[in-house]
Amino acid sequence: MKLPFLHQEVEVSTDLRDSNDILDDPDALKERIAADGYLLIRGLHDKAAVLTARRQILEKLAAKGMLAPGTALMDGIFNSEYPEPTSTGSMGNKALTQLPAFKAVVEGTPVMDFFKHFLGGEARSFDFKWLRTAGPGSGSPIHYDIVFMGRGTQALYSCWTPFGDVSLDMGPIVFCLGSNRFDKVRATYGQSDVDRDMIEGHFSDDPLEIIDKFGGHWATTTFSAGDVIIFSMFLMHASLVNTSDKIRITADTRYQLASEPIDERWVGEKPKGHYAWKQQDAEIESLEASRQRWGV
Ligand SMILES: O=C(O)CCC(=O)C(=O)O
Ligand SMILES: [Fe+2]
Repeated sequence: MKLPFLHQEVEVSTDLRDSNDILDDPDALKERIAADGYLLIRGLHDKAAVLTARRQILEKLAAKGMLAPGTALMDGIFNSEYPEPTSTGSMGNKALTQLPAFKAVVEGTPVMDFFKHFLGGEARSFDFKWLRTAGPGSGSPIHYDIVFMGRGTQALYSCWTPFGDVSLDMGPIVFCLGSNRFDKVRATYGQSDVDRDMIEGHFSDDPLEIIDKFGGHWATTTFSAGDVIIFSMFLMHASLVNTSDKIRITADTRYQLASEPIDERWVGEKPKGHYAWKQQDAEIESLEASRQRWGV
């Protein structure tokens, strides 16, 4: 169906398949993620644990005045009078990512055990956690994650966790299926590093340009509290526009084998993060110039 995606309506299928039937078979999971680029797991987390974290996050947002007065806390209705733009969410905001109930989900037994079993060894997550409180009108640009976090192992996985149900009008994550096999894009854009190369970070402003030029198709699904979607560093994704009146609360967190090298920007008590990219006075190469340089 046609869904709002960046600045246009785009044909997006809503049939991402889940991998619940192969959960206890690491080889099948590896084959699946190599082929599809993602693993959708319904109900990985205990719904009550996710909703406890949701409540604690919403209490913080309410205290900041982000919730519409007179509405139920757990509905997470955005206060349209709130002065700050919500498009960037509150990524990495310590007050939120240190909440015990939040950590209990993103570093909890279900997800850590999943990765241990999937990777075949002790797993760890980046200490930095991206938590997004995406208000009406927001949506994320089209990118591979590798350009933001590729200084350690490439056997690194992102996990997108909704803290509450996410319907299609709340701007769920959207994947370009097939983009894990865009060889020339992987060999160019996919080898870059935003802090070294000072590129925009995203790959395109136009979801249709990508499928016209490289193939693939866009796909999403609806999510319930407890679901997660895990994906590779080389699967192109974005999020749809949140056209609802609600705040979409989701986290994206990263997992790898504890024994493998890790991207130092995202580790420690106070991860240094993007120390150059988009910092004050940073000169960013235009998307057009980067695309020309890459020949894609
Ligand atoms: O949630 C979003 O808007 C974007 C998510 C994303 O880019 C990610 O999970 O890596
Ligand atoms: Fe991403």
